Amino acid sequence: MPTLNIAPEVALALDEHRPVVALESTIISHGLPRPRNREAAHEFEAILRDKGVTPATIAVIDGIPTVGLDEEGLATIADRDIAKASVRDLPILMAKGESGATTVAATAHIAAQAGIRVFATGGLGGVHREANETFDESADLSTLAVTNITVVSAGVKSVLDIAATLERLETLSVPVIGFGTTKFPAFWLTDSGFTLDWAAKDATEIASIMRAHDDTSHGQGIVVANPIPLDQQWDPAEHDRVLAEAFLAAERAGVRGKAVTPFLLGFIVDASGGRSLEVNLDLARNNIRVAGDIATAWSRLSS
Ligand code: PSU
Ligand code: MN
Repeated sequence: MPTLNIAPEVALALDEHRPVVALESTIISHGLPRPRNREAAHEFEAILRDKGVTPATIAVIDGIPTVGLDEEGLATIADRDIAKASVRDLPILMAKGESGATTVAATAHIAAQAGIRVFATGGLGGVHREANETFDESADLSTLAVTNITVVSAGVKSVLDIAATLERLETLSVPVIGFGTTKFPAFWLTDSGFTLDWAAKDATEIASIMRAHDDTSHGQGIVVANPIPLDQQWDPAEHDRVLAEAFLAAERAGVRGKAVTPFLLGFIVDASGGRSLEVNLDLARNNIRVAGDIATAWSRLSS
C-alpha cells in the first residue's frame, strides 16, 4: 500500500517548481458547518487556481495520507463523520484503512513529506486557557517545532490563551511574522493586543526569510500572521459576549480534549447567528490569497 498518495497535478507542479499551497481538512470537517463546508472546500481551491497556484487539500482517505483531493475525497471530508486526525493518529488510520481529516499539525507533517513549502489555514491551534491544569496544548505547536513549512494563519482564536501560545512558539524557536503589521491577530479580530517583534512587508520578503531560514534553521516551521482587515472583523463586543457563553456551555457539557475546539466553534457559529462563520470564511480566504502569493514568490526564488 502506498504511504503517501500525491495527486498527479500536485506532483507535476512540485516537479516543475511551480507554486503549490497545502490546505487543511479539519477546518472543513470539524471547523465549518454543513453544507457550507463543502462549498468552502471548493472555493478555497478555486482562489488558488485563479492565481495560477496548485491547491493541495490534505486528508487521510481510506488509510492513505492524500495530498490533493478529488471530488470524492472532498465529499469524504465535508459530508461524512470522520475522525479529526493529528500527527499521532496517522499510523493508526493507516493501519486500519480508515479516513481522517487532518489538523494543522497533521496537514503540515504530510505536506512537508510531500515537499510542499506553504500552507494556508484559518487559525492555528495553541495553548488552551487553564492549560496549567489541563495540559491542553495543541500538537500544532510541537509539530511546527519540527516541520519546515510556512503556515499562513489569522493568529489564534481568543478561545485560547494567546499570550501563552506566543510564549510557546518563542520557546520552540518558531518565527512568528506579521504580514504587513506587528499586531498579532485574534482570528475573528484584527488585533489581539499582542505585538510581534517582526513584520514582513510582502510575500517576496517572506520568501527571502524562508530561504535564509533554510540556511540556518534546524527544520522548524514559520508562522505568518495575517490579520483580517478591520472593516471585515467581528464586532468585538459581540465577540466577547458570545465567547463567554461558549465557555460556559463547554463547561456545562463537560467537553474535554480534542472535542473542545470543534465544540466551541460550533457553539459560536450558532450563538452569533452565523456572523462568526462569515468572518471565519473571510479570514480563511485572505490567508489562502496570501499563501498563494508566498508560494508564487517562493517558486520564483527557488527556481
Ligand atoms: N482553529 C480554527 N478552526 C479549526 C481549527 C483550529 O479556527 O478548524 C482546527 C485546526 O485543524 C487545528 C485544530 O489544527 O483545530 C486544533 O485542534 P486541537 O486544539 O485539538 O489541537
Ligand atoms: Mn487539545
